[in-house]
Amino acid sequence: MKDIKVIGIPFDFGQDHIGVRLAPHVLREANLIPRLQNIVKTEDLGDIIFPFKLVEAKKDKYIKHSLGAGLGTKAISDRLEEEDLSKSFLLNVGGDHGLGLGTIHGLLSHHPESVVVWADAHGDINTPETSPSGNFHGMPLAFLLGLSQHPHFGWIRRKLLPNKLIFFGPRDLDEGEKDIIARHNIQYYSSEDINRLGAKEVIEMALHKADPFGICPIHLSFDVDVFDQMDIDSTGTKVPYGPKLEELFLMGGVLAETGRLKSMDLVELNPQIGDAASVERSIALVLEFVEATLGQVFHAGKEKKPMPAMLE
Ligand code: 5AB
Ligand code: MN
Ligand code: MN
Ligand code: MN
Repeated sequence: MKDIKVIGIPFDFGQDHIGVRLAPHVLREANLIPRLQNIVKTEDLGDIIFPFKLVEAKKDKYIKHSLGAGLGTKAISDRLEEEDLSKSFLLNVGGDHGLGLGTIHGLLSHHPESVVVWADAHGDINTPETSPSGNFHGMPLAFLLGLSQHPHFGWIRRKLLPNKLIFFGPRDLDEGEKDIIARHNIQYYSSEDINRLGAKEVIEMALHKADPFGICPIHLSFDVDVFDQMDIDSTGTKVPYGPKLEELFLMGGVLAETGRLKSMDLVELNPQIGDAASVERSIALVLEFVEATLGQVFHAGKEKKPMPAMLE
């Protein structure tokens, strides 16, 4: 890989807060692009444009904003499909996690055999029937795995295989999600597992199971609520007892050092949640994570970057 391409995806049809659509803007304001540019040549592809969502009162087969979510994820997938990614790392800056259906569906056209690491406090694998909320950001994986059908998602034509999916850090799963994960034998490492076995050991073992020959490209779908709620405030669905900061940074580093990490979603940061100081802290942490991980993608083995100050 020669460079980084950044695309802003202010997709917010997956839940009811509108602040997530501001995240690409505030991250750019906080110097996302120049910081990546310090690592390697970085091109900002701008934002995918979505219409504003209308607040709907009624649920449509248990998916709120299903028309926006269906059309929006298709637009994302189409956009990524046409992008030349042969020499680039792709950073998708969201937006809520519903966008993961679009990014991963689009990326599967480039790398059909991809392994997906879903770093999240949640499972995001509810079907419209099992979802307790009707929020699409809790469902993208059910659509990606082909477990859900819905008229607004009739465009889906690729599937992620359950054995290519790895959950890292979940600790708040709904009953229906637990069933689906067990039934499809999906790899699942809670923060407790990570703490007990070690982040490096867990991710190496998981990658080995998903891809024994170590040849498949890796996509990291990083929901910032995977951080413990003490570490991040500016996100809509915070959960306690998350992995430690160093465990999450280590996970990013181990993925980077495989040389196969090709793309990443960064989702669920909401700069409208929390006071000014905690918004600033949340943004700083997210930027540190992206910078540390991409630094290792491009400089693995060449120079060791010191640990970010906040981890010392
Ligand atoms: B996120 C919940 N499982 O389905 C649901 O933040 C939460 O993208 C989903 O991980 C959280 O509504 C979605 C209760
Ligand atoms: Mn999520
Ligand atoms: Mn989450
Ligand atoms: Mn969330």
